[in-house]
Amino acid sequence: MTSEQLAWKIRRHGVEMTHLSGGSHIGAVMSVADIIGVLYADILKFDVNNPKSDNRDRFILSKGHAGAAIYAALAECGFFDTEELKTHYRNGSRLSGHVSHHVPGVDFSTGSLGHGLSAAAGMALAAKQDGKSHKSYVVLGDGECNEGSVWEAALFAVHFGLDNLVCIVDHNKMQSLDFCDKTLSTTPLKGIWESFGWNVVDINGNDHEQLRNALSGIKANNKPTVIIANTVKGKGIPYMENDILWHYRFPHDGWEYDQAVSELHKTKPEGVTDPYTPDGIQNPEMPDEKEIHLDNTMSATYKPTWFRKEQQQ
Ligand SMILES: Cc1ncc(C[n+]2csc(CCOP(=O)(O)OP(=O)(O)O)c2C)c(N)n1
Ligand SMILES: [Mg+2]
Repeated sequence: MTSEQLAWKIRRHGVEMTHLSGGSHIGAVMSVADIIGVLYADILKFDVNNPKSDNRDRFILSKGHAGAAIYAALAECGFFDTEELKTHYRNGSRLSGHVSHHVPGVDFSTGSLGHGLSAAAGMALAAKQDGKSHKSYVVLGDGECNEGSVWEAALFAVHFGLDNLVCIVDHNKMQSLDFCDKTLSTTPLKGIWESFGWNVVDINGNDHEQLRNALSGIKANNKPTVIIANTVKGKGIPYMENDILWHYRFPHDGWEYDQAVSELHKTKPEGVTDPYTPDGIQNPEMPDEKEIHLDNTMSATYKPTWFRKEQQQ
């Protein structure tokens, strides 16, 4: 499967999984789908028949609230059946809302933000000490970079010269309730990582070619590398893009689900079959005119007060 096909599948599963479960974080899943698509299609070394193989690359999705994205990728790669994705977020399912290491192919449980870089750095140090050649990859959210523990791990990785550690920051400029710069600014993110002594690569994180080039060109210069992947939260479903509503809201029955699926069908790559709605949705519902807000994102309900005020000015 190509990275484009895998990323599309991640998005389509993500819509279905959050829709079926009433689970959150669809915007975060859409944002990171291209990063995970390229990693699993083109970069990571793994063996689906031996998920714990010693020479596999390690991978941690530290922004564990986007668990649907990694579960979808693992299922599509063959770690478990894609049917199981429908149990996401349900009582008794091992596909918990946030990432669980009980799932084959998962190296570390996440969900409490701020821990993935420390764990990935530890794995990278262990590999070096054991003379192993595999790498350790971790994806952080940009809001997650507000956690102090991220910067302790950043110092640690430089101190130990962990050039087998690759951190990718999903830099969508938003966190759960607002823009990052309005919450606790880490701008300029690139400059901060540089000042900590990391190799820094700044790219469009929704562009597969740029992701592939950055991820396959990691320098072995005794320093860890961070890829600042500039992304769009909600990417791929225009009415969700850059709209904070879709951090927590899931696509409900009616126009929200119909339009999400219809929008994805406009960009479906050759050779991909939609496992849920193979022909798309016939006569998709449209939102009521009065639900279309000033910003044209069609968000039916919640908008933070500051946002409404700015729009009215
Ligand atoms: C330690 C901790 N604090 C708060 C939360 C609640 N929370 C879940 S997602 C989120 C925002 C994360 O934003 P970001 O890292 O930018 O990820 P994005 O969804 O934008 O990809 C927060 C604060 C959490 N999961 N863990
Ligand atoms: Mg973010």
